[in-house]
Amino acid sequence: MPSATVTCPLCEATCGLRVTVEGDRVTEARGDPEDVFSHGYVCPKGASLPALHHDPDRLRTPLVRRGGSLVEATWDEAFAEIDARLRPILAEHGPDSVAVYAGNPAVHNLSTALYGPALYRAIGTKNFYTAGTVDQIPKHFSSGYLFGHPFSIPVPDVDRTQHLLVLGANPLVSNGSLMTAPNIRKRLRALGERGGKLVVVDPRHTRTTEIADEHHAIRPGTDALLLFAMVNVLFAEGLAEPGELAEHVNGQAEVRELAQPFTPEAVAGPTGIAAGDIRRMAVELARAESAAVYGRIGTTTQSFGTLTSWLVDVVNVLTGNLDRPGGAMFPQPAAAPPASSRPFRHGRWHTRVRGLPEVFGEAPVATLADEIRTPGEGQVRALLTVCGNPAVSSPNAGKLTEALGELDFMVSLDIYVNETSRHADVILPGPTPLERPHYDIALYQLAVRNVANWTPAALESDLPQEWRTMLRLTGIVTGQGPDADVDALDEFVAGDTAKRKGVDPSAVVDRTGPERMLDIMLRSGPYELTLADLETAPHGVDLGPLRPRVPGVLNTASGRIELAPEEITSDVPRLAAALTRPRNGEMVLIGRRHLSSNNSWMHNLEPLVRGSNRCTAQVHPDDAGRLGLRDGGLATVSSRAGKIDVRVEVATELSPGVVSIPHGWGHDVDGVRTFVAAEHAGVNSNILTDEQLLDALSGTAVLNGIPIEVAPAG
Ligand SMILES: Nc1nc2c(c(=O)[nH]1)N[C@H]1C(S)=C(S)[C@@H](COP(=O)(O)OP(=O)(O)OC[C@H]3O[C@@H](n4cnc5c(=O)[nH]c(N)nc54)[C@H](O)[C@@H]3O)O[C@H]1N2
Ligand SMILES: Nc1nc2c(c(=O)[nH]1)N[C@H]1C(S)=C(S)[C@@H](COP(=O)(O)OP(=O)(O)OC[C@H]3O[C@@H](n4cnc5c(=O)[nH]c(N)nc54)[C@H](O)[C@@H]3O)O[C@H]1N2
Ligand code: SF4
Ligand SMILES: [Mo]
Repeated sequence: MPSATVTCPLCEATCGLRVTVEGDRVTEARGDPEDVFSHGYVCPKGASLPALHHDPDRLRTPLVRRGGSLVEATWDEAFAEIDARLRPILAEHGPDSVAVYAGNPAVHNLSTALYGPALYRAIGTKNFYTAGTVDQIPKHFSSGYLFGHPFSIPVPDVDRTQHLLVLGANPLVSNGSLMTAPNIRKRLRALGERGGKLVVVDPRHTRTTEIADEHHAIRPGTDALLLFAMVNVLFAEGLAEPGELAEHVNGQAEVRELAQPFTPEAVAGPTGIAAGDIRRMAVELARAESAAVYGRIGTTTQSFGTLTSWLVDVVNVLTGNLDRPGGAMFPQPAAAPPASSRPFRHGRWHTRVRGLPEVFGEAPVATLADEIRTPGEGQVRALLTVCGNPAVSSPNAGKLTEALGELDFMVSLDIYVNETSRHADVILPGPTPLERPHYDIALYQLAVRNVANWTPAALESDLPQEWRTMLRLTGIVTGQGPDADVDALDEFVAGDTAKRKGVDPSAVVDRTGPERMLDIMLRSGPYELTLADLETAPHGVDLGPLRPRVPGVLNTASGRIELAPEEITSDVPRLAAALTRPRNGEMVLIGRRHLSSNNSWMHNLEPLVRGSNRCTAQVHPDDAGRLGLRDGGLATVSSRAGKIDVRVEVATELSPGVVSIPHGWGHDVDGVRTFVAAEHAGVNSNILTDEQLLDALSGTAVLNGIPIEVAPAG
């Protein structure tokens, strides 16, 4: 039976899988035991790649809106429609009238990751949005100012650390994020086996807290207070010692000063963590042989996302754990896209309606609806979505959904007609993960071991590769019409990349598309690999454990780690105000992820929805009793932004006062063509999240800690 090796692109873990093909059926995807990084691990989603491939609802032709409904069309008809409708909008209203939203899978897809930037630059719009502003932008922001580059994100050296402090992450379910570490359960178990300690801070009891040595149920949105108090203790106890790093650090005295008000006693009330525990956590971390602090989505998509992301690394630096084995380290990827050599800066421009600063070239998706609905010069009239479902994934989804209906023209690159693409005038589908080559350009930059793995497409596709689709769109927006010469455009893009990377283009003439782009990046990378080298290693190349990279990795103006950049510390007064805010007994909403679910888009696969996903509102028994809520009954949950009815699950894993509803559901809306998902519809929790609540610095949406009211429905 023929089989092939592929790298799974569904989440950040980059597992190697073996897929088996019988005739025209893909019968199985299982973990590849020979993979140098994942060693045979697979999760339910990876195992569902064959189901995704054969899903009858997945699009196999473009769709074009005719007489109000989306009908099948040829590729030529679809591009002709885009040329006819998009060009006039651009010509008449300028580049900002066309917005782009790139979703999460766009990062895990070589075509969109490598050819998206050329298209977005060609459009030239400031209305560029991604799922980053409902996700990790605060970490780019803090890294940008601390280390000079938004992609210099330290990752915990999980395989060597003796003490790991995890805040706002549930890697046993998410399989790790901003930490590429396949089979994280095994890695965390090994930490225990070598006598190390795992401490988890999370308002919910989770699969990760279950295997932890210690769990602290923090009040949502107060992690910055906890970390500041730990910093306070480090100084007070004389434990703030960056060690060998000291000569590369500016701003330590400022941090000491800023931490003064945040004593363990002062933060104990708001965080719900006892002062004695906080003191002990700080001391144990500082005294551990090695330690790493790691924060994820629960720390970025909350009120103090950037301050928390910053303090995570402040603690890493002050305890001497940054950039040393067993601490928090900078990966050294084999291939990286061309990067700016200038130090990071944000706020180079501001959004039209709300005046929010740009970060990393992006505007906050929380304001996309405002930009569509507010008339005036620069108003968004057309939208291109690329692998994204903002109608489900972004805050105040109700308002954004209305706005999507008001656009003059919308194009979606998507493999389904879902809650977002149902609004499109043209949908362009792409091949499945089994029909395209893969190399995880983005995620190897965050891997806990340096690895490189190229896997060719397991199967041929009837659909054009999405890089060709993107170049054809680039042809349209640059006025070359619907039939631009894609190969000539590819030559141009590759030539430009080769020049910026200092690679001789004649060395890569035998390749095209993403293969050539990747070859250029590998050749200019630190290991001087070529794509041909990776082709001889179907299970990947292990480039070894992480190595110290300071000072070379630093790109700040001073050439040092800026521990107290003004751009970040300017938000400390807002945090100090949270110390005295009265606890008025209000209920707050947080999210939740399930193992067999992937944001909003894998609910159409029977093997996954059969599993343990449950779109319920988890409520603590005390709250349920007080509010008259019954397990299995319906509750009405409301916020400033909206109101939903959702099934109640009385659950002891939550702290009182906290309600948890997973995001990514609500599939029973008109026009959606994911028929399995519709039967397991659930409700869209982002109807409740509020587009006005942002992390003040980065504009990232607050998705955890939303004030809500809960009552029995009806
Ligand atoms: N309340 C709340 N909201 C959240 C979060 C939360 O924790 N709580 N998490 C946030 C986070 S971290 C993220 S990343 C976002 C995700 O938000 P989005 O990126 O907007 O949404 P996804 O659900 O990932 O949807 C991906 C879309 O891409 C399509 N797709 C999948 N593969 C391909 C492909 O190969 N090609 C093309 N063209 N399309 C493809 C799918 O059909 C789907 O429509 O959600 C965010 N929203
Ligand atoms: N199975 C599965 N895997 C996924 C995804 C998926 O949808 N399903 N999505 C992928 C994506 S796009 C991402 S970005 C990653 C995210 O990866 P993770 O960050 O590991 O994701 P979550 O499981 O949402 O874990 C976040 C945790 O933060 C907690 N939390 C909420 N608010 C707070 C708070 O204020 N403080 C603290 N300390 N904790 C808080 C929640 O209870 C939750 O346990 O997962 C990726 N992997
Ligand atoms: S953990 Fe992530 S990369 Fe690994 S099989 Fe599951 S979805 Fe794929
Ligand atoms: Mo994400």
